Amino acid sequence: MEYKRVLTVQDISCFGQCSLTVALPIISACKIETAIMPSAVLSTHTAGFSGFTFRDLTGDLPQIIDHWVKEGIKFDCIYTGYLGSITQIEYVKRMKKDLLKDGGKLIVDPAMGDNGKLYSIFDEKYALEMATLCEIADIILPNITEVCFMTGLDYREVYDEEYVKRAIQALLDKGIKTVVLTGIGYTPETTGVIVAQNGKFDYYRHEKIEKGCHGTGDVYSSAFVGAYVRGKTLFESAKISANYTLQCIKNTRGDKDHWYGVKFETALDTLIKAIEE
Ligand code: PXL
Repeated sequence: MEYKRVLTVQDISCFGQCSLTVALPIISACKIETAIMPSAVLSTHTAGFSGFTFRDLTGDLPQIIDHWVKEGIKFDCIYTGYLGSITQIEYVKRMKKDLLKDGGKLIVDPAMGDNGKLYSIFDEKYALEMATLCEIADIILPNITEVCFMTGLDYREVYDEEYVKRAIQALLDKGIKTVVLTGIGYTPETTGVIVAQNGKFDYYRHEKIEKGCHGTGDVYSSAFVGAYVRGKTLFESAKISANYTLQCIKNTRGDKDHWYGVKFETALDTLIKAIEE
């Protein structure tokens, strides 16, 4: 097994099972060296808690980059999630230039909205700036809400294949190379993921669990990065991470006190097994 090194850039929500507290353990469990660049520190995530603290770390980012450049530290993959500001998006562009090995991959989860709405701290200007980061990424992992905000496509709750093709085409027209579009379902009982690359679309459809759970986007993207960096194909990685996320939701759904995230630790063995098969 080749030992790889990933950098993940996103916030630390100290409590709540999302962003870095999910990405670091999941990618490490995949037997990959995982470095972190925290974009902000919050006491909890922002979806469902009130009165959370927020310490912006934007000013630290260029200093960390400069130090790593001096040390000659480079990565096989940089994976970004929830970022705090447009300035941070600009710093990620610098990370791609200065910290990614030749042939390394930039994987971007735009992590800025869901169900037709942007998360509370973001606006349309941020979404358009995020689109410029997606344009220079090797792989992006958006949901349909994020595609709409990045391309101007009208958001629909119910849609058909023609609408989804238009959504993906709008991204490809921006020069985006590879899209892993999550949360796409054509019937009430199913959802799935579409992998679009080189003019070809592949769809992995699976069971949908009615109530959406918080943090599953981050669980999905982290598992995808783990599988992909370990050498799985794009489609295998998309499928493995979908199955893992589904298992995490199943392991959580009976516990009404656990509304803020999923018990991703309880299914890590299934993820590693699928990667090593
Ligand atoms: O899971 C995405 C996410 C990450 N970080 C913070 C969030 C959210 C979603 O709401 O609030 C701080």
